[in-house]
Amino acid sequence: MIDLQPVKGTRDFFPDEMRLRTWLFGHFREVSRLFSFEEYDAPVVESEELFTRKAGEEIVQQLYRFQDKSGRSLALRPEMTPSLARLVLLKGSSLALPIKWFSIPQCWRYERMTRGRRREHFQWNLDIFGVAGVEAEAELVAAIASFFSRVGLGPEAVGIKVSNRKILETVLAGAKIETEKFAQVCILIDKLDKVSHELVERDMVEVGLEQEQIRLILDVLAVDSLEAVAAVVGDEHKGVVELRQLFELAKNYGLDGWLSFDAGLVRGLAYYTGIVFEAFDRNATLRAICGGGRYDCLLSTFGGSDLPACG
Ligand code: 4HU
Repeated sequence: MIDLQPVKGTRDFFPDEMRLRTWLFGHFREVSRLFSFEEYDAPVVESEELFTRKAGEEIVQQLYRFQDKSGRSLALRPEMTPSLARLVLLKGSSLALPIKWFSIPQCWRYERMTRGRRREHFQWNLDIFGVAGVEAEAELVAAIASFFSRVGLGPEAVGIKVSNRKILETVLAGAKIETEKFAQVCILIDKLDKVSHELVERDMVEVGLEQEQIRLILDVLAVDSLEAVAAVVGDEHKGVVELRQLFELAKNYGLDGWLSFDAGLVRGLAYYTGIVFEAFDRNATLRAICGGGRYDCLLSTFGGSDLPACG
C-alpha cells in the first residue's frame, strides 16, 4: 500500500476541518469587504529571485525552492507581499490610488529541522498602496480588531503592539551605524524574544557592531513609553509624531483598549520602513498572531518606482 499520509509538514482538510476553515475565511472576506478591500490572487509558484534578500530573514532562509525541468529557479511563496508588489508593478500607473487589496494565500516554508512545525499555512493579507499618512495603518489596525471582535476575541484577550522603525533608524544613525546595516540589525533585534540575548549579541558583533553600539540599541528597545522615547529622539521626530497620530486615530475608531506602544517591536521582515504592529495573545507568550507595517521602499527593490505602502 502507498503511504496515505499527507507530505511532511502539510495537512488534509476533511469536511469537519474544512467547515471551520471556510467559517474563518468567511470572516476574513467579510471584514475585508467592510473596509473596502478587493480580493486578488497570484500563483503559489514564483521565480526564486522574487524572494531572495540579503538581510538574513528566517522567511528567506526557509525558502521552499526547487528547479523545474527547464532549470528555472522557482520557489513556493513564503509570503504574499512580493507577489503583490509584482502585480502592482505590472499594472503600474493604470491603477487608481489608493489600492486596497486583500488575499488569503497558502504560504510555504521549508525547514530541515523536525520540530513538528508545519510547512504551510494560510494567511490573511490586507495591503494599501498610495496612502503616505498613518490613516492607512489606522485602517489596518481597525480591520484586525474588527476581525478579532467578530470571532469573539476582545481587547482583554488580544493586544496590538505598535512601534516605528524610524525611531530605531535615528538611534542607529546617532551611533554611527551604516544605513546599509539597518535591515540586518532589525532582523537580529526581532530575534531577541525568540533566542538568547547572547546569540543575538554575537550575531550583532558579526554584523560589525561595537559593544557600545549594541548597548545603546538594547537600551532604547527597553524604553517603556512613547513619551520617554520622545525624550531621546526629540518631541517632533517623525516616528514619534506618526505614532501619536496613530493613537489619536485609533481612539476615534474606539480602539483604545487594543493598542499599546512597545519600543522593542521591530518585526522580522527586511522591508519595513515605518510603523510596525503585531497582535498577540494576552494569556500566552506564544508567537505573534499577526503583524505588519509600512514598506514605502519595496517597489524600487524590484526596479520600479516607489509608492507609499502598508500591509
Ligand atoms: C511561515 C511562512 C510560511 C509557512 C509557514 Br507554516 N510559516 C512563517 O510565517
